[in-house]
Amino acid sequence: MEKYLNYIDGEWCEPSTGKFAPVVNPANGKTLGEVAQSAEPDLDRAVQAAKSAQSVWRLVPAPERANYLYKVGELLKQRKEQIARTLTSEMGKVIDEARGEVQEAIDMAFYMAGEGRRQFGDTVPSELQNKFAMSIRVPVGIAGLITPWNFPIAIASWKSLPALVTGNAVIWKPATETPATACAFVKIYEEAGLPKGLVNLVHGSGSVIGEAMVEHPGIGLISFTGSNEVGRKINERAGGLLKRTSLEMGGKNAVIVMDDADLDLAVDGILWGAFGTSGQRCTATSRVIVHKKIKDALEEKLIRRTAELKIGDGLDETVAVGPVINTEALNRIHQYVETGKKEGARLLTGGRILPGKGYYYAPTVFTDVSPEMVIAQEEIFGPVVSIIPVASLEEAIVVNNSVTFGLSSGIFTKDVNKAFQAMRDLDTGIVYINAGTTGAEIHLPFGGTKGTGNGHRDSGPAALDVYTEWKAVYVDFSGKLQRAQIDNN
Ligand code: UN1
Repeated sequence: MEKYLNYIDGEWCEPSTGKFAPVVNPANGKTLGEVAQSAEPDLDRAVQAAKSAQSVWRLVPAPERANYLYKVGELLKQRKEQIARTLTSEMGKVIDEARGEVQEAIDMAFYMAGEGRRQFGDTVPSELQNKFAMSIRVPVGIAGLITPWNFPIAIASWKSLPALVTGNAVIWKPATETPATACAFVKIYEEAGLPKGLVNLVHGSGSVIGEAMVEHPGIGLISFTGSNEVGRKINERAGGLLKRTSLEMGGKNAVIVMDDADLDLAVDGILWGAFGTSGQRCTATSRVIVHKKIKDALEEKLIRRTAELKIGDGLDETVAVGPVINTEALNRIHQYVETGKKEGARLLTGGRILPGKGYYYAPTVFTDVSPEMVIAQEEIFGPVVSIIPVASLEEAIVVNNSVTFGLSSGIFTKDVNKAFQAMRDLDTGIVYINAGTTGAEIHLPFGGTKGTGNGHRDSGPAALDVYTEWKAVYVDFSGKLQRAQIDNN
C-alpha cells in the first residue's frame, strides 16, 4: 500500500505518531494508499528546519531564487499528465480539468519566477536635502499554507511559489484527501534542488496540524483556502496572536442572463461553471439570475444540455462530470436539495444520489428560486444550480449582491452599457462579461469581498503583499542630523 509521508528538512519521514489514515478514490471507493497523521512534534521539527533554511534563503538574490522556480515549472511541464492522473484519482475532477489545473501551477511557476526580477518597491524624493528614500519588500519568514482538496496543486502553487520567490520558507499542510498530489509537487521542489528545509510538507488533520500551525510562534503568516467556518476560526485565533492571515473562503457565485444574451453561449457558461469539478469550486456557478422574458427558453436549453452530460470516473476522457469527494459531501448536497424542495423551489432535473460505487450526484437544476432561500444563500459545493427570475438589470445586481459571499460573478449580455454597469456594480472580486464564473487566470488577483476573504488576494502581483513586509529605508548622506518635519519647515 502506498504511504504518503511527511517531508521535513529535506527528508521523507514517517509521522511521530506512527499513524496513517486511508485515502480513497471517490470514483470507485477504492483505497489508494494511506496518509501520515502528524502531531505537534512533527510540526516543531518542520519549523526548526524552516527557520534555519530561511535564514540563508532570505539572503539569496531573488533572481537566483527564481532559477529554482523555473526548474519547478519545467518539471511540472514534464510531469503534467502523470500529476493530472494522480489528481483525478484522488479527488475526482475529470482528467481534462485536472490537466488544466496542473497547467495553472505551471503558469504560476513561470510567472512567479519572473517576479524574481521585479518585486518592485518605490524610490521617492525625501523632504530633506541629501537624503534618499525608498521602500523595499522583505520576507515575512515562515509561511504556513493550508490548502483544500478541490484544487490540490493549483492553490498550493498560488501560495508556495510567491512565498519562496520573496524569500520565505514554507510549511504546507495539504488536505488529507489529496496527499499524493501534494507529495508529487513537493518531489518536484526536491528535484529542482531547492535547499533542504525550505519546503516542508506536514500531513495531518486541520484540528491537529492546522490549529498547531496557527498557534505556532515560529510561523508568521497563515495562508488558507477552505470553508468559511474554518477560515473564521483561523482569523479569530490568529488575530489574537497578531499574526497575518490570507483567507479565501468560497462563494455563492451567480451568472446573470439578460434578455439580449446569446442563450446558447450562456448555457455553455452555466454548465461549465455549475457542473465542472462537480460544482466543487469556490468559483462554481451556484445561481443563475435570469431575465424573466427569456427564462423559459433558457430553462428548456439547460435541461436538455444537462441531460446530455456523461457522469462517471473522471479518468474516462468521455466523462463530463466526475464524482464528489465523499459520502459526507453526497449527504450534505442532498440535504440542501431537500431543503430547496421544502422552501418551494421547483426541481427541473437531478436532485438525487446516483446508485453504485463511488460518490456521484446527478447534476441538479432548481427554478423559481427566490433570493432569500437557503439554496440561494449558502455555498452548496456540489452540482446544484438555482434559477432566480428578475425583471431588470438593476434587480439582477441587487440579487447578485444579496449574499454574504463575494467571489465571482458573470453576466451574459450584448449591450455594452449593461456590461459596464455590471462590471462596476457587481460586488465580487472577479467579474466575467459573457463567460461563466470560473476560469481565473494566475496573473490576476484571485479572491473576493465580504465573507469570501479578508482583503488579501492569491495569485497575480497582489500575492506578493501576502508574503512580504514593507520596509521603508532612508539614507541620509548630508553628514549632519536632519530632523524631518522640523528642519525643513
Ligand atoms: C477554487 O475553486 O478554489 O477560476 C479555485 C477557477 C480556477 C480556480 C478555482 N482557476 O475556477
